[in-house]
Amino acid sequence: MIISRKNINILLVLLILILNSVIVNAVYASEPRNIKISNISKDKFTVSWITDIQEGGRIAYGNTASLGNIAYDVRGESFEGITHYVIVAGLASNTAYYYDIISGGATYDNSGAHYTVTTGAILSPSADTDIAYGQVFLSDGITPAEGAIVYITLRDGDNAGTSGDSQLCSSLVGSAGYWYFNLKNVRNQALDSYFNYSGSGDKLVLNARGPNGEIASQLVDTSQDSPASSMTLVLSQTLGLSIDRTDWQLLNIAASSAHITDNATKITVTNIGNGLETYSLQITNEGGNWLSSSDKNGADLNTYVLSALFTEDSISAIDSTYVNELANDDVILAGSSSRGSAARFGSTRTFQNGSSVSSGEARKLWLEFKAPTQDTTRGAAHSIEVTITAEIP
Ligand SMILES: [Ca+2]
Ligand SMILES: [Ca+2]
Ligand SMILES: [Ca+2]
Repeated sequence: MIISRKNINILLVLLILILNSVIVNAVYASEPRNIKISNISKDKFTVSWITDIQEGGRIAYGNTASLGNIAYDVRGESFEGITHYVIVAGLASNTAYYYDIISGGATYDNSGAHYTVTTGAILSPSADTDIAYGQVFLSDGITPAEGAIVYITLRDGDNAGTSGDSQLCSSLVGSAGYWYFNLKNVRNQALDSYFNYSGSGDKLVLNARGPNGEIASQLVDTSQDSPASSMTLVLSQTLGLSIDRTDWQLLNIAASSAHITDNATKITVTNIGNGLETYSLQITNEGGNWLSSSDKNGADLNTYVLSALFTEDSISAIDSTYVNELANDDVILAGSSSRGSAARFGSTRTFQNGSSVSSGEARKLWLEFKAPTQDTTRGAAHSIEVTITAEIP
């Protein structure tokens, strides 16, 4: 038996989740990422990391938990950048050291425990040098990637000499784009002897982190490493978005009524990634026993229509004449995600939409809800969830 109700009691909850298709965004913009310890020798080690924004960095260190010493980025005490490269020197051999990373004014101390590293043994100095080197360029293939960090590992490739991988080494790329490292100083992972490698048949594993967070990698034979062929850094885009409200509560509304968000309930979506983003929308929970319709005129028994428009941030109101101007172009579907374009989730009311949104730009997201013509659920609340996804255009 169908109970027809004049009034429908609903709670429309908009739960918007951020889904990153490429790289998970850091919770804090300045939180150190890709922290690496390299070049550990008898008396020094290097701490390097990446941040999402340009900032300064230094290392507090000591051989007790009270630390007490500071080491700065090799580019100077006042240097600010995306890549951070600090050499901690003047240490004792075979000794444990504690350190904290201070980046952008915040201290990262491994939840109070400090990070630790132990210096290597004293080895007799290597008799000769074998410099591996190469060049790194930005994505244009021309501009030297000054400030990139190249991580270097020797890897056994001929079953002779030291097996497996060496300790991690690194080189900070200079103004002409060059990295270099004396392979005779590379140790094994236990740091108790030099890594014994062959002049050909062994490998150098090269991983570069660019001055803007880009990445590149390469594997070269030890016979091909002076110079190694150049690496081109490709921009690694970080996707991210923020929203200023996560729900739109309609509560008691009449059957067959239509509602659109207004200046008080509009949602602002901001691109907090570092490149262009296009937004997609999908109903990920239709709301109990209600169903969404893919037809803008499809409101029916327990069936509603939910549509959306993205506009420029400056718009303070929009009316329903701009929703679904073409066909059902602005209806949010369940079961599949729809990608924003000039037409889809866009309108002739404004010139901006949910497609190719620049980093730092905001869009208004307007929702239109057409209620079911009848509700058989005896006034139960309905929570409808919508997921917004950011993708690279
Ligand atoms: Ca070997
Ligand atoms: Ca070589
Ligand atoms: Ca449209």
